[in-house]
Amino acid sequence: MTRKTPEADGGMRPFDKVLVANRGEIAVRVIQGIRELGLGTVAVHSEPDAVALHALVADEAVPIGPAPSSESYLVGSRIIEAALATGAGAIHPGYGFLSENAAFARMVEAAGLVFIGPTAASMEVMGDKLSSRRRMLQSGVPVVPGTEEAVRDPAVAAGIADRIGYPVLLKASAGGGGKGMRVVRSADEMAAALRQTMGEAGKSFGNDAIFVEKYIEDPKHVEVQVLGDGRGEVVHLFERECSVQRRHQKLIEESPSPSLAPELRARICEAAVQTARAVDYRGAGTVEFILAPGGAFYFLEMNTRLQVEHPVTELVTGVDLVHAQVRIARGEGLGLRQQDLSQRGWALEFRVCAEDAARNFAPSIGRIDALTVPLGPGVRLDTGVYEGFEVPIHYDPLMAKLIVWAEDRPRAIARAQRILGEFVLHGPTHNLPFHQWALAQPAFRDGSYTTHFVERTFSAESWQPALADADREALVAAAVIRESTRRAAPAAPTPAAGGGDSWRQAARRAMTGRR
Ligand code: MV4
Repeated sequence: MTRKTPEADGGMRPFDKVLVANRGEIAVRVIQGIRELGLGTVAVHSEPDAVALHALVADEAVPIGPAPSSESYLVGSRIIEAALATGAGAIHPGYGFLSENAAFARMVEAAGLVFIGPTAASMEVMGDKLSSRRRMLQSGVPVVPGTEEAVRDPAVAAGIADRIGYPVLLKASAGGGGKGMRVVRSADEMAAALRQTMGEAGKSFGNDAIFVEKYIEDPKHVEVQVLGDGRGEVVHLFERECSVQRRHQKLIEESPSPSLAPELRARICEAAVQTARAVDYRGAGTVEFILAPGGAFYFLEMNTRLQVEHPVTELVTGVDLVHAQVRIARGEGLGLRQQDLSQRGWALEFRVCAEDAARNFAPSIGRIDALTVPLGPGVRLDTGVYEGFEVPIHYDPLMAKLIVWAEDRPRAIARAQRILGEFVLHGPTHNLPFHQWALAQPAFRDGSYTTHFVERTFSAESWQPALADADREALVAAAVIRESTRRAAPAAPTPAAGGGDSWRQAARRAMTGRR
């Protein structure tokens, strides 16, 4: 098969079918968006994922290997072969897996396919913290006070720390997602901390370059969605607040951020546009900032992909980010003007994860026995699972995302509490009770929460009662659903039911807590 080089056709290769190189809720979401544009969809899947939702909903599904990601979703060559074999002209990488792998993006383009994402060059600049920091310093975007070069000598590091003031943070240039960082609070800790951070970074990332930054205590995490056409045109789609996190895993995101007054919002969004312009950014990207208690903000990193939390931006701006990604990849430009974009209402996203908050958020697996969400106005569910699906152990515990929109923040919170109360999810232990707990916290309700909110506020005792209540209601609802299913199809088995008795008995047992 011969294909034109990008140079020969101006970088635009038409495509009418897209392969989605991912799994779970994001693969389903991307397939939906691509289908709405009238394009064909190809899923790839590992062995256990042959019956996963993304493989079932795509027009075609191609097996790419056994369960471990390293033998399936991370094998670029097999994914490219699947695209060529099915006649897909483009690959959408989703998030995680190969989405920020510059070598993969290059391989895709070398195979004559379109990578729906940024250029490999901008992924490389942004993938390295020292290089992105330097680029931002050149273009006038605020970065945290610190070094521009890697530091290897503890005496040099201590000298810098004296200048900027303790505490400082040692960061691995190749790190990310909170890995390869260490807080240093005084000069006598420096030598050991630097040695350890370098050692870990060398082992984990194959790159032991470390730099020093002023440590910002009790910050908020605010990020800005941008879209670039790759020719210097960039718009922002406002911010998301992502400070409800635990060990660098976000749990709840919202847009707008409750922490930004209009003037600060304008400045942070403008800094994000400047960031994207500095690398002639193409596609959808997110610029992460930390917001210090006094209102100063600093560039942290740029994520060169569609993010998990993109739906809150879609709900407040009305822009479909997957459609926008495809438009840009087709060379059609942004199709949006900054002056036409605004934030309307408030959106909250809750990550629905198969994990047990009572057991230190340990991953949980099992069959989804019941899943019923009475959606209603302003409620969106992006899901990768369905009733009867067995959640595999091999992948991320994120099963679905519940996204809620309302006219303002108090109403969005009220709507979220309503839907979380009605949500029925039985099978793996999940974190919906955690979300109910979070929504009841004063620091969440008044929007004052910071990145330390969960670690400082959460303890098993404080939410265990909520779990019992939610579980009881869910058991009742699940029993009702099982009964109605049985009526509709009398021959159907009754999964995980307590031996085929009536739903009233099951409900009574649930209400009394007796087995
Ligand atoms: C920081 C910081 C404080 N000061 N940098 C964590 C992940 C990585 N993206 C950067 N991170 C941080 N960098 C300075 N100079 C605090 C964090 C941080 C954090 C940032 C965003 C969201 C959650 C966080 C949780 C702990 C620490």
